[in-house]
Parts: sequence; structure tokens; C-alpha cells
Amino acid sequence: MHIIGTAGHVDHGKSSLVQALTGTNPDRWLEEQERGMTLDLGFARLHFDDGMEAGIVDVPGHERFLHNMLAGAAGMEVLLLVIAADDGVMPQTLEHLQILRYLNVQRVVVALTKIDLIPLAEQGAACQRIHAQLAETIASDAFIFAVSTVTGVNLDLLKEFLHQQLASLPPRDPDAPAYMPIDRVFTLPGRGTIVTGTLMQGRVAVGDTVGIAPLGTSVRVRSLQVFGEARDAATGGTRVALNIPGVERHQLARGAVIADPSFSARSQFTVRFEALPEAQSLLRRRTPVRAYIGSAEVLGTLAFGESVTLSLREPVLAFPGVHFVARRLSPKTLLGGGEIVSLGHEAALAQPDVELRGAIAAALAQAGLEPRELGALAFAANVREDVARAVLRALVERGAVIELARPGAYVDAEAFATFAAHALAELETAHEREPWAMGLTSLNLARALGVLEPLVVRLLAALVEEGRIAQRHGYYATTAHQPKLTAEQRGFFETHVPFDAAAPFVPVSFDDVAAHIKASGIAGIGRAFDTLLARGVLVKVSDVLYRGAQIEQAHQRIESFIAHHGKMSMAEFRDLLGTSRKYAVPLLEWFDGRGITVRSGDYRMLRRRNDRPEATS
Ligand SMILES: Nc1nc2c(ncn2[C@@H]2O[C@H](COP(=O)(O)OP(=O)(O)OP(=O)(O)O)[C@@H](O)[C@H]2O)c(=O)[nH]1
Ligand SMILES: [Mg+2]
Repeated sequence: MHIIGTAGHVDHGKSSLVQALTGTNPDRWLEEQERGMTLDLGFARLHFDDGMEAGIVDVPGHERFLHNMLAGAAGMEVLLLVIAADDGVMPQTLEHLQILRYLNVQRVVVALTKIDLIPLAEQGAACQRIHAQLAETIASDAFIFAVSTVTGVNLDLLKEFLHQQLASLPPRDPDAPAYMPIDRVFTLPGRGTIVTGTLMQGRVAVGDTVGIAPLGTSVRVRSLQVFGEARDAATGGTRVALNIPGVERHQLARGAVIADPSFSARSQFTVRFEALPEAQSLLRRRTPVRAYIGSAEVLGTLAFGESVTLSLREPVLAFPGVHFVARRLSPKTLLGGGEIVSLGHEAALAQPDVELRGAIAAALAQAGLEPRELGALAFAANVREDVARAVLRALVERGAVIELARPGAYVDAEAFATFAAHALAELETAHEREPWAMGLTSLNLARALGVLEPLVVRLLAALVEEGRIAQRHGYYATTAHQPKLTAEQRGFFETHVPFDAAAPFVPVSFDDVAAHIKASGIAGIGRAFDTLLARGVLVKVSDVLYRGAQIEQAHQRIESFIAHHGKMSMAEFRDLLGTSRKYAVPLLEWFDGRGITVRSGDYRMLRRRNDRPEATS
């Protein structure tokens, strides 16, 4: 048996033609029948007088459902391209043809439908025009049948031609391993899970044990149907429904595969890839793609090197000779397609690839604390970057290697652990020595540890990422550290940044405080000052110093004033705080800068919360 597939632009009459040829309406969903539009794949059986049969897969023409079309396209051997005579070749006519050239189509027939809608005198010209438009496509040499499902004209001729085409297809290899991409999963009361699909090759029989990928389990086929009729077995080219009670419906979906139990899913393949000429410019050395293999749609990457590698985010069962199509992630432009050539390097990676891991680990160990980028490591181990990446991923997972960000690089875990221990020890000592300080800067640590500062920053970032140290306001600290001023230090600031209830918004001069700090001789007072500024206990506005509590109060007054009056002038703000213009102007500008207020002419308004620039601290 063989599979005929429809293709063509939305509304051109594909489903009507299938119904006219088979008596079955392929639009099986109520919604499809109500909307008069195919949304998902439909199936019908084409029966000939001599007993020959074929399965028809009917696809949606609307571009929004192209992913459904793709799920059914892999099984098509005879393409029935449908073009409405009154509309001609349209975008999806060509897009479907582009897709199908990468798949398994071996014969193409064109049905020029709705021929009843154009006058007899114009029909010849319409055929010629379409023939010209199909040049350079897989339908360039196809016979064109002008048909109508309304008048029935030429339907018998078309059907007979399909018979010829089917009969001329080479027979399938009955001994090939079974391979059936699943396109539907459902349950029937009392029977359990049913899966349907096009059996692309091999044979499945009742009682057989078949594998299910990517689940990786095997099940027994309890019963089997071909177009609603129970059979003992089915062979390649058949639409099949299998009752597999051993699996729950929710474990399966379109894209899963029933196959010979010896087959398994994998996520990396070496492929032959042919780009569409117009997509050539969209390809990069590593191009993220949406890959369509069998009935599956999976995100992945095409990597072009000495050979082309298709890496998938989720494993898919495929093997050499299986075709695929690739689209861009967004917009979902068709990029091209091709064929699986071999199973890639994953097999090698799954096995103890001790040597490769050893080579990469040794290169890193030799580099010590010096980060190495992927390219350099691949070079050192004499492997392709994608292979090196997979090995590194495994090494990172096992904790043998640390991954750094910006730019991405790798460091030997042992060297990193030594660095981390030293850095933590430095921080502990610093906190003990100066409990009032925020911690150490990257420059402090770089000097203490004898490592260049840019490298220290990247290594510390990895420690912060791991939650082993904290970074606040440019200082690094242990996660437990809370700066604590001495009584003497606190007393100093109580005195020199006083709070006067009679003039609550009058600040002090920053320079005065700085001069007092210099003169005071109190141990650690400068660092303590930094801590208060970093934590917002003291706030520098222009050349004066406020207490954080004063700023907080001013903020509250601004919010409630503008909430009442809608806006606020500088004079109003000054009076609101009972301060002078000298202090009011910079303070309000400070609130503007924090995204709390916004200037509009002579007035300030509140900035709506979602307009505020991200708080920077
Ligand atoms: N006059 C005329 N109308 C037709 C003919 N074939 C189909 N139609 C009408 O064209 C419209 C679309 O037909 P469908 O068969 O649903 O088209 P389709 O290609 O399956 O559409 P999608 O699956 O949504 O892409 C329907 O209203 C049909 O009745 C025909 O030969 N002549
Ligand atoms: Mg349809």
C-alpha cells in the first residue's frame, strides 16, 4: 500500500476533492466542518475497483496550521497538489511544494479544482499559466487535471491516473525495521490507548513487541486496524491504528514514534542539509532551528562545520535515510531540509569517552586558574566544538569543571576550589578586622590573592552565582556578614549628622563631615562612613548629607502632596519641607534622578511606577 498526500493553498478544495474521490470527509472535527476549513490532518481510504487501496493524508492549507501539514508530510509518496482554477498558484501552493521536495514524494499530480468556476474558453490558458508557475518546483513536469467536485468532471480520469502512479511506485522492503511516526493518540473505553500513524517502513503485527520513542519502553500490540478494519498485520505505506494498552495516553503525543525495539531516540545527528536559495543568508555557523522529523517538531541547532550536525533539545527517533525539514524559530521561515546521514557523536559520548574527557580536563588542569574558551579546548583535544561542548557539559555536571560567564569560558574545578577557599578566607579575616565595613572590593581581593582583577571579577561572579559569597554595592562579603559599627563610630555620626526636630529637613555639609572624619582619629571611621552611604543610612545629595530617614520622610510628603494636588511646584516643595531653596532644588532633582518624580514644565508629577527606570543601587 502507498500514501497519497494533498497540498495546496487554503480553501482551494483539497478536502472536497478527497471526499469526492473517497466518499470520506477528511475534516473529522466538528469545528473543521463548521468553519469549512481544515485545521489538522485528515485521513481517508482510496479504494479502486481492482482491489488496490491507498491511504490519503489531507492537510490544512492555512499557513497558521503549517506545523500540522508538516506532521503529515513525511509519509507522502504521491502528491496530489490542489490548485483552485479561479485563484491560481498562491503562497502556500509554493510553500508546500518547497517543503515536500525535501521529503519522500516520488510522484506529483496536479488537480486544477473548481474548474466549473471559469469559462470553458479560458481553461486552456489557465492550465498553461499554472504549468509555467510551477516551473522549478517538484511539480514542474506534473500532469494537470482540470476537475470539479461540483460537476464531477474529470474525477474518474484523475482517479485512474492516481491508480497508475501508485502501481508504478517501487515496492517497499518488507524486511526493513518498523518505523511509524505517531500523528494521533487517543483512548477508547475498554481498549485503552490507541495511536495512529503512517507505517513508513517494515511490518507490524498483532502480538508484536514494539518500541516507543522517546519513552524508551516497549509494548505489545493488542490489536491493529487499517482504516477501521481489524487486521493481523500491516506493512509499510499503510495508515495504521495500534491498540497499545500498556502505555498511558498522556505519556504520548504527536511526534513520538513506534519502531523496532532495537531503535532508540537520540538528540544529535550528522545530516545532509540543503538550504533554500532564498534562506542562504539566514544561516549562521550555528543556526537555531525548528526541525520537523517524522511527525515531530523539535527545537534544535544546525551546526555547519566539516559536516553538518543537527542537535535537538529533545531526543527523536530517526536513522540514516530519514528526511527532515528546518524552519527558522521566528519568523518561521522555511530554511531547507535534508536527510539524516549518521547518528552523530552522541553514541561516542554516551560510552565512556574517557580519552576525550581526559584530554579536555588535562588542558584545563594545565591552565590552572586561567579560563579557557570552548574553541581553545576543542583545539587542544582535537575535536569539533560541539563535541567539546558536550564533553564539557558532562564535566560541569560532574563538578570537574566550572563554567564562567561573559565571555563563556571554563576553569578547572580544583584550581577554582583553591581560589574560592582563599577568597573566603580573605573575606572572613576582613570582616573580623573591620566588622563595620561592607566587605572587600574586587581590587582588594585581586591584590590579596595575587590574581588579576578582571579575572577575579569573573571568578567571584561564579561564586556569587553559586550563592557562596554575596555582592552588595560593589563590595564582596561572606553571605553571613552584616556590617556593624562600633559605639564610638555611631556616636560620631549622631553628632556630626544631627537630626533637629525643629528643622527636620536641614542637611549638613558633606565636606564638613569629611573634614571631621579626617580629624577624628576614630579607628575605621572612613570605612564606617562608606558603609552608611552604601546602605542608604546616610544619603549624599549634591554637596550635602541627609539621613536616610529624612529622605524617606520627604519622599512620603511628596507622594501625598502630589496625590492631593496633582502636581507640585518647587516653591511648594520648599514649603512642604520647611527648608530653603538652596536645599530644595538639588533634593527634588535627586528625586527626579531616582525616578520618583518627573519634571513637566514648572511642576513635578509622580512618575508612574512602571515608567520608572530600574533602580540602581
Ligand atoms: N465551485 C466549486 N467549489 C468548490 C469545489 N471544490 C471545493 N469547492 C468549495 O471551496 C471551498 C473550500 O473547499 P475545501 O475543500 O474545504 O478546501 P480546502 O483546500 O480543503 O481548504 P483548507 O483545508 O482549509 O486549506 C468550499 O466552500 C467548497 O465547497 C469545486 O470543484 N467547485
Ligand atoms: Mg481542507
